[in-house]
Amino acid sequence: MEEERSGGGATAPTATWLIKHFSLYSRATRHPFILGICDGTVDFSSFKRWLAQDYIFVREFVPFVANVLLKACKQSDDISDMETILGGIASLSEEISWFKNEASKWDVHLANVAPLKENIEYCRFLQSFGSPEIDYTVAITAFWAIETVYQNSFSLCIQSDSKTPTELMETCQRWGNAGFEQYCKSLQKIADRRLEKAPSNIVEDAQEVFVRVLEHEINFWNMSSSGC
Ligand code: HMH
Repeated sequence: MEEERSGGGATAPTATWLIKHFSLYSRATRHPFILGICDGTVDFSSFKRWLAQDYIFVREFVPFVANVLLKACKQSDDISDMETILGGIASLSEEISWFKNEASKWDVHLANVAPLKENIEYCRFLQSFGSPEIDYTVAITAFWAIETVYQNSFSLCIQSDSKTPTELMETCQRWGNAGFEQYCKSLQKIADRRLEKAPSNIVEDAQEVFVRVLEHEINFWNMSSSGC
């Protein structure tokens, strides 16, 4: 596939990892929670748990992306990176309003929601990127992976043969739409450009972070699916 090829003709690093870690990636993007949305069997109480927990996550995601932006400003060799990341921050502002509005539709009281263990662990992982010791290449890889799991998951639910309940369609569109897919591709392009120039220890760290993101995403879906 054209977009999986890097300039030199070799397979781009992220495409290599998607193949190498395909089983883990599939567990993150084809999770029973998502498959349940697609076939219409999802339990609305699970959806409400996901909604409340993801609101907490997104609030923590803002300082994470701000840290990625800061690293880009200091370390990037391409000024357009900053604009792409800034665009991401701008969308998060609108996304927080969306969560509040969606929560009120579902009668979810966000102020009373405490983060669950898996969410706390994922948020702690996001906070670790505040350290100036974490390289921009590693951070942009994490950013790409986090967004891509949602894009790939929710885009399945908006395919014409899906039986996604009408009430959940807007949520699925939010991350499954073509604009968000394009945005994920631009993050992937930045990550690959950086990875292709990076020393091997940075590439190894980035791959490790990619795997950690997938594990956290699987845990997040598990947390949302299971009652407590
Ligand atoms: C858990 N992963 C989780 N929540 C999100 N909103 C995204 C990724 C995408 O922004």
